[in-house]
Amino acid sequence: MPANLPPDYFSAEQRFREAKTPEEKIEALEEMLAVMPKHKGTDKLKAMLRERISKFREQARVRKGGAKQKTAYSIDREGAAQVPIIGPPNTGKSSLVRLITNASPEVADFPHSTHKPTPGMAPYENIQFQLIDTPPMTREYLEPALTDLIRRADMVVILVDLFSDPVEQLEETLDLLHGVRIFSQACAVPGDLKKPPAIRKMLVAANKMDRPEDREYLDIFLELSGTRLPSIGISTRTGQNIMAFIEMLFHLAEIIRVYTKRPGKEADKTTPFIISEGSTLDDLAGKIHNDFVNKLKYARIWGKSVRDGQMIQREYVLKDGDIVELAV
Ligand SMILES: Nc1nc2c(ncn2[C@@H]2O[C@H](COP(=O)(O)OP(=O)(O)O)[C@@H](O)[C@H]2O)c(=O)[nH]1
Ligand SMILES: [Mg+2]
Repeated sequence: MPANLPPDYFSAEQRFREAKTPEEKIEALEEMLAVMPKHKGTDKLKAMLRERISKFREQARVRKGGAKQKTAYSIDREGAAQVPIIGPPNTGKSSLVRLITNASPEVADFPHSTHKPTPGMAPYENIQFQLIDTPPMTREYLEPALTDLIRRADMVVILVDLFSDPVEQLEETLDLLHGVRIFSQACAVPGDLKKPPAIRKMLVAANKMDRPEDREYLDIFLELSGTRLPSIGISTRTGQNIMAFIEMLFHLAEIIRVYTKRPGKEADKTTPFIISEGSTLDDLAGKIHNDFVNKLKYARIWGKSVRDGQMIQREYVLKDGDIVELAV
C-alpha cells in the first residue's frame, strides 16, 4: 500500500466495504481514485481500482439485465485528461470546444442550444486533452448525469460570460456543484456532509474578452468574486488567451511527459509517457511493464536539470521533457 494516502481515501474505502450494490461500490471506488495523491507509488493501486470499477460496472449491467447502458453522458476518457466545460447557458462552451478541438458542437445565440455532451480532443504540444462541451447548468434544472460526468472527470472548466454578471454566474455554478457535494481544490468543504465530498481541480475562464480594454472587466470580476480558483480571461471570437488557457490546463493536470530510449537508439519524441508529477524512475518502469522494475539494470537521463547521460537511481524524480535510457 503506497504511503501518504489521505484520510478521504480511507473513508471512501470504508464506504466501499459497507456498500451493498455494485453502483455504491463503483461510487466509492471512483472517489478512492479521485482523492489519491498524484505522486510516486500510486500507479499500481490506481490500475487495480480501475480494474475493480470495470468489474462492478459489469455486475451492475448484469443486474439491470440488458445491453450495456451507454448514454450520451458516459464518455470514455482519451488523451492526458478529461475536462468538461461547464457553466450557465450562452457563455460560449460550445464555441470553445469548437475552436480548440476537432469536434463541432452547435453554437447559437440563444440559450439551451446544447442538449447532450460532445467530446473533442484539444492538442497541447505533443499531447491532447479531452474537452467536453456540456448542456447548461441552471438552478431550474441540473441534469444528474451531468454531475456524474463531472465527478468522473479529472478537472473542470467553469466558463462564464464576462458581460452577463459573471460574479453571479460563477457563484451559481459553484452553489450547484456544492449542492451535489462537488467542491474545488480552493474552497473549504463543510464538515457536516452526510456523504463524502468529491474534490475536483477547477479553473475559471471568463469568455467574450474580445477587446484589449476588456481586461479591466476581468480584473473587476476577479476582484468582486474574490475567487481563489485559477482564472483567465479568454475570447473564443478573437482567440485571445486561448493558448494560455490550454497551458493552464496542462499545469492544473499536474502531469509530465517523459520519453524512453534503448541504449544506442534515439528517443521517439512523438509519443511521450504521460505520468503524474512527482513520479520516479521506478514508477515509470512499472508503467512500461510489471517485470521491468526488476529487470532494469541501469538508467541514464537527458534533460534540462541534469548532466547529459547522467546515471540515475530508482527513486530519481522525473521532470517534464526528460529522456530516459533504460537498459535491461
Ligand atoms: N462576443 C463574443 N461572443 C461570443 C464569444 N464566444 C461565444 N460567443 C457567442 O455567444 C453565444 C453563445 O455561444 P455558445 O457557444 O452557443 O454558448 P453555450 O450555450 O455556452 O454553448 C453565441 O452567439 C456565440 O457566437 C466570444 O468570445 N465573444
Ligand atoms: Mg452550447
